[in-house]
Amino acid sequence: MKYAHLADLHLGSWREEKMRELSTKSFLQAMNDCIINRVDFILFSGDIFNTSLPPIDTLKLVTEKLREFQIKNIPVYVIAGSHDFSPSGKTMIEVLEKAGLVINVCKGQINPETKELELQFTVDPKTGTKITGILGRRGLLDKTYYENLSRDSLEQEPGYKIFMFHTTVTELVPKHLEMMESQPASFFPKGFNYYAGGHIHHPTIKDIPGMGLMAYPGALFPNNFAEMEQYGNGGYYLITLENSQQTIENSQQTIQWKPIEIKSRLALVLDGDHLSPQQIESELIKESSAKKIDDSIITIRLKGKLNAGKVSEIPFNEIIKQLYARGAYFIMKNTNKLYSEEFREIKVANSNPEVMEEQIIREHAQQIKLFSLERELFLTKSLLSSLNIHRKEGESVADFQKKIETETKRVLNLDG
Ligand SMILES: [Mn+2]
Repeated sequence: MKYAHLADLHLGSWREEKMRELSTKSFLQAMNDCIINRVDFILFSGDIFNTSLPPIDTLKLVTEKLREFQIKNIPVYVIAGSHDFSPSGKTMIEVLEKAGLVINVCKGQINPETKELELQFTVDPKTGTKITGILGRRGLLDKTYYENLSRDSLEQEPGYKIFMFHTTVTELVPKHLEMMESQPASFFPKGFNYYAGGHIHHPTIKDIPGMGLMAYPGALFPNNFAEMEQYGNGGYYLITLENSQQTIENSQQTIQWKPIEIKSRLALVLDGDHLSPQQIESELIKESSAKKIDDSIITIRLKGKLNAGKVSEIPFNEIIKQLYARGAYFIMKNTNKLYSEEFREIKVANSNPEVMEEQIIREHAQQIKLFSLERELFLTKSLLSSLNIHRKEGESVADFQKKIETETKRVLNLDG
């Protein structure tokens, strides 16, 4: 038996079309790879789509590929992740399930007497594998499902068993994500042959004593600047069991990491300490000159404190133009940690967010003398509060934009 474990596909992610295209391409390549590897079935451990309403073009490609799997009789078992839900709890996965393109294995009911969550197994017809799992919710809201889970019947069930999850497991969290809230593996039912996880975008596999193999394949394609800089590409796990079906639960399983590489990536990091905007430009050009750029994704991260000029004086347009001229596929930059003298360091000791906000606004006030201090404080705060709105489900971008514009005008025109 052979199967693939994918998670955090985030299909439809990236605002830039060029990057979104790569995300979809990664999906198609991974699926084709699964066919070549002759898998019996596939697991998607949540965050299949980046938002509850993915772009139609993405949806078209995904359904077309899933339809191919349906015809080839390779089932795709899924659970929903935190990104798959709209605020009102709707998910595209339900649509795909109604069409018979995926099988949602998060099934069960609350026992009215014990108030416990009783999960059901979905049995894969070809291999007899028993699969169940718990969907993911934003902000660890899925924790209560684990706390109220009826474990006994799950643990006693014979056969080869897979548990799918989309949550942060303490034992699996990588160092750089340690501040994330998590729950220990002991909340999971014991004795499954494989725990197919999602949510943490960092490939991790661990044999947890008393539990079994728990794994996160990470994002199938990096989902933002930081992930692109750190990983360059994503991948999935291919699990192979050597023995025949009858003794499958005792057979040796081999787990292989399968990277999905669409483009190469060049990560440029430059410490701007004691440099001027012009020196930054020449350093970046120098750093990249010996590297492979052609058809690559380039991430540029700048940090430190400039000794002269402003961050806005760095000729990024010129740098980016040069890199594109040398054949780069896509360039992105991050200057969040780059400061100039004029932008003095902010020291805020208070941890109350409102107080902090007030202090930060005051610290930075009057750098441009367009209004009196009082007026500037008032305008800044009014804008902050009136622009703190999100686009509603079903609201068009045009309508939302109009609302923002009207609101901004209203605030700025208060006394003519
Ligand atoms: Mn995710």
